[in-house]
Amino acid sequence: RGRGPRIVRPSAAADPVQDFARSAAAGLASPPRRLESRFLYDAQGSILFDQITAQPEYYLTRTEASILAANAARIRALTGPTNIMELGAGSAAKTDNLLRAWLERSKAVCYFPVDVSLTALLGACKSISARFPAARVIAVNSEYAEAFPLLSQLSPVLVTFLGSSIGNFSRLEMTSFCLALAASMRPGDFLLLGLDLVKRSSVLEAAYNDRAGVTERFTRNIFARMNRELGSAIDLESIEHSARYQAELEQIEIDACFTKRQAFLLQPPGRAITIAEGESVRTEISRKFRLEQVIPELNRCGFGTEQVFSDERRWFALLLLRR
Ligand code: AVI
Repeated sequence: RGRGPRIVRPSAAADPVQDFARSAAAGLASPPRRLESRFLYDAQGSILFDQITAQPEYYLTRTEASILAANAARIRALTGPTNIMELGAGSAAKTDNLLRAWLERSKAVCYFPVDVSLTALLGACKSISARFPAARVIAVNSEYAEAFPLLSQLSPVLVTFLGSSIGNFSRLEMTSFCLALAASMRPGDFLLLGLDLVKRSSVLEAAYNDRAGVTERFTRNIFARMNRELGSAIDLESIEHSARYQAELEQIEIDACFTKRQAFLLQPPGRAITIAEGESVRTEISRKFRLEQVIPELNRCGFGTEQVFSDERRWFALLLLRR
């Protein structure tokens, strides 16, 4: 009815370009070189990630969606009517099943997608409002943690963190994330957490080395973003994508390997960086989980296990946790 999307940006939110510049300068200064994976998701990266989720080898999104489709009504029965906050909503493609289940039992629902990409959020607002006119969408354009202070006003709330995005954190980062989230939620609020489970390495490696080469483009895009936003002029053709499963650590490790020496300047802060031929930059890890290990960790962070949902192959799990 002519009402535009409602977008809020928490006042504490950092300036994205400054934030990227500072982090890239620190991460690239010396080996082992790394970039924080959260910077993969600019407008272009969010589009590429959406394309990854449609690749035949990338079973995660499809498997999670099937678990959600089969259990959304059950989840709604367990949580009761709540607001929904989705961390890392992207284009909110995975949210349909939940919103449908909520709206089958209530006249309206308030949905708060959180994402760093404004373009992805605008898309999410548009598609959700078109398909679910009874959903009130208030988009939050920020990093996850910057949205946490809103949570106390949203209780009763279901926070969703899907797609095994928590696997992109190191173990330490995951613990601090869970502790901070738990501290921001009220007792009795819920967390719906998607986790990719340990499985055969061939299946895992295929998922991060799709034949169409979309994941390679996704890895290269973080350097394309540096060229766009920080003026780095890196030769993107010199970057090869490598994704290997490290079985001892039970994680996929993604590196950008440089086939030619690169010397460039990051603006601001004007830091000169040289990457030698043959050197690589770690852009992501994607941890894989064992329920018997991760559930006690989550419990120690203040989340009780309400119910565990999985698929027939036990490839993926959706955990409904109660604060
Ligand atoms: C967003 N996240 C859960 C993805 C993953 O599977 O770790 C990111 C990704 N990187 C390459 N492919 C997918």
